[in-house]
Amino acid sequence: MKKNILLLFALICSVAFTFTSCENDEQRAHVLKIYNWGDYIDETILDEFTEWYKQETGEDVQIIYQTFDINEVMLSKIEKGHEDYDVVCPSEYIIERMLRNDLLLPIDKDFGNTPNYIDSNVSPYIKDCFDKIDGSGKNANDYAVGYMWGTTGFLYNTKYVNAEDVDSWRAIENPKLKGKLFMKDAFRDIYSTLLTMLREDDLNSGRITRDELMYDASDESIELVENYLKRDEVRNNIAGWEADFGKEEMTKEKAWVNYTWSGDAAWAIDEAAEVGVDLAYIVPKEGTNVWFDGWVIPKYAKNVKAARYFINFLCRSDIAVRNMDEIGYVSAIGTPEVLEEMQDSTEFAPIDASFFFGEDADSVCLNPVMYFGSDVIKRAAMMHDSGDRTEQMLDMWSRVKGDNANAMTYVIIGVVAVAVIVAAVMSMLKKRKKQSRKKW
Ligand code: N2P
Repeated sequence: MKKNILLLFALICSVAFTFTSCENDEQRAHVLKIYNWGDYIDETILDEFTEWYKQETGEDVQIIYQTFDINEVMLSKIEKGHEDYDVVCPSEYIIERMLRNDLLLPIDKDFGNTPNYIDSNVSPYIKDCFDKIDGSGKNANDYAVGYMWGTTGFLYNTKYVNAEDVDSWRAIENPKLKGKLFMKDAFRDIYSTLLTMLREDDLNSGRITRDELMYDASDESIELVENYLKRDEVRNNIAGWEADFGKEEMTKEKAWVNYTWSGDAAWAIDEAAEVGVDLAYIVPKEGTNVWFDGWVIPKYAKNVKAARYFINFLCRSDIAVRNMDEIGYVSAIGTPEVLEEMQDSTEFAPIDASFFFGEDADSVCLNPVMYFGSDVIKRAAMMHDSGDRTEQMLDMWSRVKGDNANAMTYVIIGVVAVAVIVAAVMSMLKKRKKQSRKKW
C-alpha cells in the first residue's frame, strides 16, 4: 500500500514537473535574450523590433536586454556558464574564438517575404574583413553579421594637449600627462596596438607584417608590453583603466587624454562641443587595430528565429542611422541611404570612402573620426584570437593593472596612517592640557 502511494506521488510530481517545464519552454520560445555592449544601441529600437516582428511573423516576442563592458566577461558566460543568450555582440577576435570552439550556430538568412537586409545592406568591405576571421574552416560571414566597427586611438582635450603630443604611442610616457590619462580596459586592443610601437623596427624592416603582428602572443612580446606599461613614467600618467566611463571623464575635463575606441571618441567630441569643450581624436602614427563587432547566435540560444530576425532588423538603413546617431559608432551598413544621412559638407572636408560605400564615394564629406581615410587603413590591421596563449596575456594584464592599484593603495594607506597618528597625538595633547588645568 505504502509503495503504491509513493509511486502515485512520484508520478504526480513528474507530470507536474513536465507540465511546468513545458510551460517554461513555451514561455521561453517567446522571449529574446539579447546581450550587448553597454551604450551600444538606441534602446527605443528594442520596442520597435517587437512590433515589427509581430507584423512580419505574426508572433509575439518579449525582450530581455543585458549589457557587458568587456569581451571576455561575455565570452565566459557563454563558454563556461552556457547561458542561453539568443543573440550577442562579440568583437572579431572573440567571434574567431567562438567559431574555433564550436560555440556558434549558422545564421539562416531566408526570411520568406521579409527582405533580407543582411545580404543587401552590409558593406562588402565588412564582409571581406569577416572573410579574414580564421574560424578553423568556417566562414565568419555564415555565423556573424557586422554591427559597428572602428579604430583605437587617443581622444584628447585641445586646450591642454597638442596633436603632436599624442600622435605617437610615446604620448603615454609624456610627463605633461601626469595623472591625466585614462586607458581603455580592453587588454587585446591595448596589447596589439602598443606592439606596433614596441616592435616598430621589426615592422619597418619587414621581419614581421602588421597582419602577423596581430597574431603575436609570444612570451617576448607579452614581456615587452608588460615592462613598458609598468615603467614609472607611464604609471604616473595613468589615472585609471576604464571600461566605459572615459568619455565622461573627458567631457568633464577631469582627464586630458583617453586611449579609446573611435566611436566613444566621436560621441565624446559631440557631447563636449555642447558644453564648450574641444576634444579631438588621433590614431598613433605607429599603427592601430581596425576592430569589428558583429552579432552572433550562440549554440545555447533558445529563440533562434527571433535572434536572426533581430539581426536582420538591425541591418535596415534607417535603424543603422538611428543607432549611429545615438552611440557615435560607425555601422557596418554601407547603403546609399546611410551615406546620404551621414554626409555633412558644412562640417567635414571630403574624404575617400569608396572602400566602404562603393566607387562613387571617392569624395564625400564624412566625419573622419568615424569614416577614417586610407592613410589610417594602411597602418591598421585586424586582431585575431590568441588561443591557449590568452591565459598568459590576461595574467600580464592583471599584473599591469594590479601594480597601478597597489601604488594607489599604498598612497591611501599612507594618508590614513598619518591621519590616525595626528588624531592620536592631538587627543593626547588635549588630555594633558585638561590634566594640567585640574592640578592648578
Ligand atoms: C561601446 C563598446 C564598443 C565596443 N560601449 C568596441 N569594440
